Amino acid sequence: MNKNRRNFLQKSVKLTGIPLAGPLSIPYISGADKQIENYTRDLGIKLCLAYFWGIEPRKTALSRQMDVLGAVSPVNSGLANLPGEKDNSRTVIRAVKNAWTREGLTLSVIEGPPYLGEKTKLGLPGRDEEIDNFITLIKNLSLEGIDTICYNWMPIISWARTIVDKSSRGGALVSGFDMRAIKNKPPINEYGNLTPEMMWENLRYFLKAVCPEAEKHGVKLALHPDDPPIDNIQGIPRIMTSVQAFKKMLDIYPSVYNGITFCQGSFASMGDSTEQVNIPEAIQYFGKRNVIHFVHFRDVLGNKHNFEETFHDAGKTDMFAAMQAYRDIGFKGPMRPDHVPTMAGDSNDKPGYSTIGTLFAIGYIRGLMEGVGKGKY
Ligand code: CS2
Ligand code: MN
Repeated sequence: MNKNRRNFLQKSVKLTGIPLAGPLSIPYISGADKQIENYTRDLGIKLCLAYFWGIEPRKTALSRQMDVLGAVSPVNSGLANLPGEKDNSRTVIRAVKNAWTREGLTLSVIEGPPYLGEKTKLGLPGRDEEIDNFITLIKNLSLEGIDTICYNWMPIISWARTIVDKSSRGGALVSGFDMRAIKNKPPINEYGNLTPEMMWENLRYFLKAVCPEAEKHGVKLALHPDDPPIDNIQGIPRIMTSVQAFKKMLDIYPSVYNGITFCQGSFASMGDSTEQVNIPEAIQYFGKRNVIHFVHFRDVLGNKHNFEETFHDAGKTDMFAAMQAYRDIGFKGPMRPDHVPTMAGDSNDKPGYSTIGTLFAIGYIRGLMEGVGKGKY
């Protein structure tokens, strides 16, 4: 059992600037072009892993061995090993992209983009400069052939958990969130009295500024739901907390380039004791609008006020039906397992990102894809 049990809000994973490694160390042969009968491998979906801590040689080697060749990564001068360069410069972006290429991977999604901070999300002075830098990021990503940005609209407190070592199946460790654990936490009021209406106005201002550029440069913006999808944490409003909220967001600027990261675990935890989000139906709805640009394929038990993460085969969602829905909408974009349990032998120093847990998840996802793709039904 992880000793440093923590009962406080777990801030989002800090992105570190570990420089990327050198040339490809392990040769690999991709099976991606392998045709089984007339089934398209992985339903044509780009299976990816997230690399928030720079290149991890064992993880990239395992990726090549699993034939999971998509990389989801932040982009910044630290990762590029170009201190002093601007994170949105073409030089930095190209260096990060090439470093993944040397590992035999393809940089597929920028998750956690630079220049989208509190000033933009809270409408503070200086937001126009952040937005200008974000637009430069869009232009330079496009020039380097990277076409998807996963971002969120959670200011100050990003994805949050109240426990990161809850015992799950067989003693595996998972994260969880229980509203009761934070009910006495003091409000954060250094930003004044923030309201949902202000958050919506700031999102509107941002989308009106950046969507035309995203369209012009062919870069898909994929907004991730709030996690947990509750309306307020310590006085900080959260607005991307329901299917209805995403419909409202899409209508601010109707465009294929104004889209969604369909994080299944976040959508599945949007329910409460009276109503649940029907995941296959939500996939069908947003898929038919052609706005699902990135999928986080994971699951939970419980709901937004009290949930825990689960193994991919042990949550509340019919994952086979969800995968059928991705097939039915013709989704061919990037997909990653998102959070996984920490399994025996792994440390819990990166909650949700255990190596062994990731192997289990990929095996399950690939099997699900093959079953959906070849199933006789
Ligand atoms: C995660 C992300 O909360 C979630 O569903 O997909 O928040 C992701 O784990 C973090 O952005 C990593 O820093
Ligand atoms: Mn997610």
